[in-house]
Amino acid sequence: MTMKLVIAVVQDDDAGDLIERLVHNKFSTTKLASTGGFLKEGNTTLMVGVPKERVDEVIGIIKEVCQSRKQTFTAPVPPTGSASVFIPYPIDVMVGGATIFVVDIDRFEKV
Ligand code: 2BA
Repeated sequence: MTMKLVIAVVQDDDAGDLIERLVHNKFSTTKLASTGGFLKEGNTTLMVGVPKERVDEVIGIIKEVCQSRKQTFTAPVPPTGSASVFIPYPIDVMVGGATIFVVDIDRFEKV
């Protein structure tokens, strides 16, 4: 049986519902706590090993559950003069639904 690994980076707020849906639909899932490189905030990475024929089903569930959200992070304004201080200012970015990678599995074994 050809297996694929679906790796999905999702927002923490969606992770619980998503895992519930995946498990309910008989997908084995591993949850990893991860951190986004840009926002440097926590997110969740799920690893789901599935037969190739079920990849679209997994992606469909992820699409149904994971929402795009506006997230505000605070970036410091660099000082322009020697007496300046760093002034934090808020920036909005759209995060998610989900970032999904589908990769080939050379060998899948449970021992
Ligand atoms: P973060 O790296 O914290 O990125 C959060 C959001 O910030 C991104 O949402 C995007 O809207 C914005 N962003 C990221 N890098 C940017 C940049 N260089 N300039 C301007 N805005 C930027 P998403 O694209 O939905 O990504 C959500 C999370 O998914 C990311 O969190 C990261 O953990 C992961 N991710 C996204 N693309 C990835 C990739 N190509 N490889 C690995 N992980 C990825």
